[in-house]
Amino acid sequence: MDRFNSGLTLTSSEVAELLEVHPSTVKRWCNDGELISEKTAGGHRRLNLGDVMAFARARHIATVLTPFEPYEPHVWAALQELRQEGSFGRLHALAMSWVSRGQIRRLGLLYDALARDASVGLCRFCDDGVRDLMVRVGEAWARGQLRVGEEHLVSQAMYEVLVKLRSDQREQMMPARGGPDRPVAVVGTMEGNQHHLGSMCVRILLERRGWEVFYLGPDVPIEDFGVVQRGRSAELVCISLAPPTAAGDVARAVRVLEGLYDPTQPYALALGGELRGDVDRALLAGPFRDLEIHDSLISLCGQLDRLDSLRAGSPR
Ligand code: B12
Repeated sequence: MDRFNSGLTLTSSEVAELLEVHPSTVKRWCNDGELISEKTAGGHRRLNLGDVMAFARARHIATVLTPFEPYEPHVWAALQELRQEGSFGRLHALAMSWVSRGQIRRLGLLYDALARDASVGLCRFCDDGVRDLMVRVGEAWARGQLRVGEEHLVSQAMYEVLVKLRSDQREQMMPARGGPDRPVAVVGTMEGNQHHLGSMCVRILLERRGWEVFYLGPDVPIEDFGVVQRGRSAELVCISLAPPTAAGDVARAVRVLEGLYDPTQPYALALGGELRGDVDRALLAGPFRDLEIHDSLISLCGQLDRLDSLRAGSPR
């Protein structure tokens, strides 16, 4: 830990970002000797992360790293790798090391911070941050390295991160909410399927984009997607299809929804998740306003853009 800690040096602008102050304030603190700094041959200031965190603690300055003591250097390095190189590798390795030691609260705090990091964005947070970590968790469980209970603790922690993110988002969007013209969507996970973190991600994305979402949660009878769509005049139905849902289940689901389709209340269908097998492409020619199968949240954005322009072009 010490070796890692002492090896981490920050520029003065990184320190300013970390302490959430203006760079000139950092410069002043350095000049006054309150913050220890060294200068490179080129005259640029360098500060040791450990010194900066000790200074922050003494001054009661809360930083993004404060909750992670004694792992501040590890978290800082992981966040920097993510911001500068776009890689989640170090962050996932750190998260998995906490998972294996049962440090689930820390994991939740890290993902809370990540969810609010503007440089990451919601789609990357969900697709690369949450999903890829959960794939690692699933692999560790399949190899017998994690107990079922431990896997449940992690998925519950991720669920809570998403619930919190959604509730903060709703508060921030409060003034804009409740407009009469908000498009309506129905979101849930396929019947027989308990995996619903993917559905939660979809729900958050849609709400962020101004949709009113009726969220049905996990294990939803397929007919009920159609019934709720009609009852709420929804313009979009999103169904998550994580394993054990297979291509054959998707075909059956689409047929059921076709049977319930009311052309006077048209809607688009978005299916998504880590699907087993190839879906018969002929299915994509159903009565729906639009039907797409996605493997990620970012891929849904294209369909939503199209629906937005359809809405903009059609009188309501
Ligand atoms: C957490 C978890 C669970 C939790 C789920 C809790 C919850 N609240 O959701 C619990 C413990 C309940 C569970 C149960 C089971 N699980 Co499980 N589970 C997982 C695990 C570890 C993570 C899944 C997850 O939450 N991922 C995070 C989310 C965010 O990712 P995602 O669902 O892929 O969603 C992303 C995209 O796919 C996409 N997306 C998803 N849906 C949609 C929808 C739309 C419209 C769009 C646009 C995009 C989209 O966007 C999301 C963001 O990127 C996976 C491992 C893995 N490789 O995924 C195993 C895994 C899926 N489970 C597995 C198994 C075997 C089971 C059980 C059968 C175990 C058992 N014996 O009981 C049961 C099945 C229960 C059931 N009938 O559903 C296997 C499936 C193997 C297979 N190929 O069939 C996996 C792969 C683990 C493994 N390595 O073997 N599981």
